[in-house]
Amino acid sequence: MRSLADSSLSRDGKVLILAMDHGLEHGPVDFEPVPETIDPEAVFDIATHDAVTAMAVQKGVAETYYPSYEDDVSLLAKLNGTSNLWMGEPYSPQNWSVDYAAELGADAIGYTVYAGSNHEPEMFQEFRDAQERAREHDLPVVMWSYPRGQGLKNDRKDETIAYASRIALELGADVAKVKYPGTPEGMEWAVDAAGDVKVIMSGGSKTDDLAFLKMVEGTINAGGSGLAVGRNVWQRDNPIEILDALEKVIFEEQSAEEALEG
Ligand code: FBP
Repeated sequence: MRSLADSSLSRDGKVLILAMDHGLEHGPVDFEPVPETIDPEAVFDIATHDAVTAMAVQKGVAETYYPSYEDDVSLLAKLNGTSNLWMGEPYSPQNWSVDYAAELGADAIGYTVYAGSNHEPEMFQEFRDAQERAREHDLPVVMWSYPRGQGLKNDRKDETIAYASRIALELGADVAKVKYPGTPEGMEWAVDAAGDVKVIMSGGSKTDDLAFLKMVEGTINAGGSGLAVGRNVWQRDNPIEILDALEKVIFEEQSAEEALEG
């Protein structure tokens, strides 16, 4: 098994994933704040920034656009995904196979698991098949670990986020992508609970520069390994500026304030 350190998904033990699966997960409305981002090439161009260790996309986008970027961008194949039009208990069907992702040049795979959903048993089983196949291809596995479903009233509680990162360890992911629990202590618990699995923060809806960078700083200070982010980068008018600042916070361990000073 190839270690995560040998893969392009991490650099100096840190991870910065640029996510752009929102056209499926939320719909084109997410591209409205910066209308040119409806063109996947506009976001692939942003992903060529040095700070970005991989770009997460769904199959159709990878098939059509990745061939032009394979020399400059590492591909994280987001294997499952669901639309916002689905109103049942949270469930994320698998849309492409690990074999096909590897054929398209994937450097890692990504998989959402909604523990707590009534569909948890199917999702665990589908994750198992993908994880075991990824091991055969030496592809690191990033779990979007999002406890969610009718039994969960608050999916940001410290104990829920620690449970989310632990589930990633228990089920065999290499990286756990979790929502920021709100406090650095909550993130520390999530990092401890994950053992050797790297914990990264999920970006969330767009917020102001300092508030966003402070959450990322809180994640790094808690022992987290970075970030997977979409809207907080490409919904900004100047995505390069925020990536420059993220590079300082994640890879150079500067404070949010220092990173913003330039
Ligand atoms: P953001 O940084 O924009 O939140 O993107 C990260 C991500 O995990 C995407 O990969 C995904 O499309 C989205 O968040 C899903 O978020 P949610 O399920 O909370 O709507």
